[in-house]
Amino acid sequence: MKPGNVERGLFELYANDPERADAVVFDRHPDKSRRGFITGASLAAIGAAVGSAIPFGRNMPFGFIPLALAQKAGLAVPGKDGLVVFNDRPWNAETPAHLLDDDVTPVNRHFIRNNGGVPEKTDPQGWMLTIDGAVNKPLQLSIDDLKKRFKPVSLKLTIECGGNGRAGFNPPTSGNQWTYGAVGNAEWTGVRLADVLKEAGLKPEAVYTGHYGADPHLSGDPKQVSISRGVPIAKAMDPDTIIAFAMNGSALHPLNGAPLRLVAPGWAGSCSQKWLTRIWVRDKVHDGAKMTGDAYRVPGYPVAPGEKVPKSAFEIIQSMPVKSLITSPQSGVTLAKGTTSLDVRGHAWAGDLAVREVHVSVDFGATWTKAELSPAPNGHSWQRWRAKAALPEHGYYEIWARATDANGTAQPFAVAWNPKGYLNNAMHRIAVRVAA
Ligand SMILES: Nc1nc2c(c(=O)[nH]1)N[C@H]1C(S)=C(S)[C@@H](COP(=O)(O)O)O[C@H]1N2
Ligand SMILES: [Mo]
Repeated sequence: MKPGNVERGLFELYANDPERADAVVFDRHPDKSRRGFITGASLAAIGAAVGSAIPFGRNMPFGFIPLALAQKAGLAVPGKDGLVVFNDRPWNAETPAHLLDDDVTPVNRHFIRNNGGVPEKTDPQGWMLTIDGAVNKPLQLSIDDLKKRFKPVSLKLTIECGGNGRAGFNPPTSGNQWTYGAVGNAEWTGVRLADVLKEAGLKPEAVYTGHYGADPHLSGDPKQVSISRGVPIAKAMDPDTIIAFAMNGSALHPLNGAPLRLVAPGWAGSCSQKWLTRIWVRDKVHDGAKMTGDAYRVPGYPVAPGEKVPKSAFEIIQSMPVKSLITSPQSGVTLAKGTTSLDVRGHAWAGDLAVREVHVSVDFGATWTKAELSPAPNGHSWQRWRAKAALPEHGYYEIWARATDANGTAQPFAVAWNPKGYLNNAMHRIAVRVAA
């Protein structure tokens, strides 16, 4: 086989049968985990695929795609294009900034963040959503019921993972090392969660939601829950919080929660439950999987890098902070000799708030130019910004973008460290060179 074929072949094996692929590559058997080391034949195969030997191959977690292999195979995720894959068990993949240039993120460019497996069945037929708990009238709704009984809405909504930007923390924090691309702004069609909750009738003690999805826990234990987060009733009643059955006018992508998901835009993405089967209305703050401890929480006060923080000091992440991306040009471009002006553009968003302004600098923050900022098409959508950058002579430049939210809070140059690596909204920087 030619190296390219080896790469695809191994990749497909990982995608279709990760356990066997793992056994092949690392000479390891599922029931004899950690036994193996790379043998001659598999060493050649994996070496051809990733371009070198893997000295610590025997330590790779069972069932993981070797990162280099996953990243080289651009087709890594079915139905996704150009995403950078972190792993496939669970699937986690982000979008390079320059591929997020569209106002409405195409389905094949929307990032994926999974905490568990993917449900076997993701078609709408027979899918049921339960609304229960602190309500007067518990509901059981099919997707047809949702479509018939409630007013449909289509909204462009920003979903950003709470851990987006984690790769920027030092000392490093554990978890997916997202750089910039765990964010997307698709057009979601569904019904307002508020309308459904009004139909069920909230009891006076209702204070929080608890969300459940059909994705199996990675352990395979049906009693364990991959993730079950919730939001305060006020966020649940926000007219932009929707139960979505379509993404950019088509059925949801299986990895983005088909056939039904919540979109609680502007908050940590974990609040937007995929493969949604149940909303349990709670009479206290929800305490489901990854709601408690330090999951999706940050210290309530600034801490030093690396500092140990007592569990009691962690507070639940709610609205995400103001942030922006430079989506064009792509970082690393070399511009033609004599270029003195460059069109720069991107998006900015600010959780529950609108963005007030965006500024751009080409001189490491010494001077700033105000960008032209478009209004959001609806609440909780990112906003387009454009600027012209003056590049007086040849050489190396960094372009920095800095958004300011409606309250006047701007993106920081560097963000305060926190133990789980959340909420890094430091300014986005790209590099460009003007040829001599
Ligand atoms: N059922 C379920 N819903 C989920 C998750 C999950 O693992 N299971 N991950 C959450 C997290 S952490 C994020 S950031 C978003 C990501 O949505 P996306 O994969 O459609 O981009 O989904 C959220 N909803
Ligand atoms: Mo997330």
